[in-house]
Amino acid sequence: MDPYSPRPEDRFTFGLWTVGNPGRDPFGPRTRPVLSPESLVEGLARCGAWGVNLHDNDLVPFGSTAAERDRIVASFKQALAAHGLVVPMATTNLFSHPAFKDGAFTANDPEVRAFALAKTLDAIDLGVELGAKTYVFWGGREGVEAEACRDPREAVKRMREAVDFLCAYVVEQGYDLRFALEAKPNEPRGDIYLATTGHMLHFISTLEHEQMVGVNPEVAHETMAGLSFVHGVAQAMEAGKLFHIDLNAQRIGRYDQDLRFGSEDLKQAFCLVRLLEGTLGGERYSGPRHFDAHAYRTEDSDGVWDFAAGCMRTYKLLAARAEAFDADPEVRAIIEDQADSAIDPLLSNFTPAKAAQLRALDLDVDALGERALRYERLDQLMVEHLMGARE
Ligand code: GCO
Ligand code: MN
Ligand code: MN
Repeated sequence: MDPYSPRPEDRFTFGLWTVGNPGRDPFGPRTRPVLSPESLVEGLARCGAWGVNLHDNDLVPFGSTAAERDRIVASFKQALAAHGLVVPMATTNLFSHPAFKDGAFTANDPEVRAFALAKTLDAIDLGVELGAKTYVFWGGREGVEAEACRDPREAVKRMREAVDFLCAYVVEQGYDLRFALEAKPNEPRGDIYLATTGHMLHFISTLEHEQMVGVNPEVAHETMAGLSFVHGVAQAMEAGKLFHIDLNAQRIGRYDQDLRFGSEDLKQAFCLVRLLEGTLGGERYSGPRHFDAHAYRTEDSDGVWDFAAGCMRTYKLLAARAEAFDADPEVRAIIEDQADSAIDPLLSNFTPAKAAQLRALDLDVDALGERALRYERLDQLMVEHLMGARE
């Protein structure tokens, strides 16, 4: 069997909006047909995905009646069962309808905020009905061009009130559901509030139900901000807050490209997979590996499945390379922990005595400055593993 073909235990997922993206962009219309949710489920199952995620309106068009909704959901559930796919995550479209042009939870108009909350309550019910365990919040339009339109502190406060309200709803309903907040610095708004995963992590610590809220970082979004995605994800993992992840590829300084996973900056992608898979030690990420990306506009429907297969295959190729890299004795020798039983206990849990002992240490700082670290060799070893020049 091909070791790089996707398996259910890999927990690979795609959004209906990702493989369903028909190639529209701000400069031109679609280049491939719009496929039904049922045929997307069938295609995903065929390429080996484990699950499919959705916005409320990816499945149930905006403005559907209750009867239409129930019919659509029943037919979708049938497709899921027929093809053995699950829905691990759901979310709300709070950005397409013109009513959300000034944001949803942070909009100045209370009627817009009321509509956003009510729409999300319904979308949470839909997600739970489909089996979702994670509910994502991406504040696509929660931002500004005209900065003077509101006090930005008020925006953060409104966001907190909305998330607190919705957490309390989930608790009251007894749903088994956690929230994952997704940051993005800009696009479609000029500046979006809570712009990075780091902003989100602090915001979460101010929430009433902080334990049920984590983050959903996206490669493209942190990269657009010129930041290290790996560091953002690591901080979330260290805090026990990596509830979900949006995998794709992006080049710094561009619009949100949402490219096939691993198609840009392979080294960062390698370090990310290494971190998620825990090959360098530490806990492995156990949640879904979700691809929030879409095929190039040049593709027809077959090209979309090439794209989806590519995301999953590249992830598994990188996981295998990461394992080999971290098992490489030359790599290990360079990064091995240098434990020092005399010094290590002094470095944490302050006491006046420890402070005095630290000050009294007879350290040869010039020798420290001259010590070779061999990171050139280490980085080259990573390149060699990535290029298949070393097993
Ligand atoms: C984007 C976002 C979205 C969200 C999605 C789920 O930049 O468009 O990444 O794709 O992830 O709306 O919340
Ligand atoms: Mn995303
Ligand atoms: Mn994105």
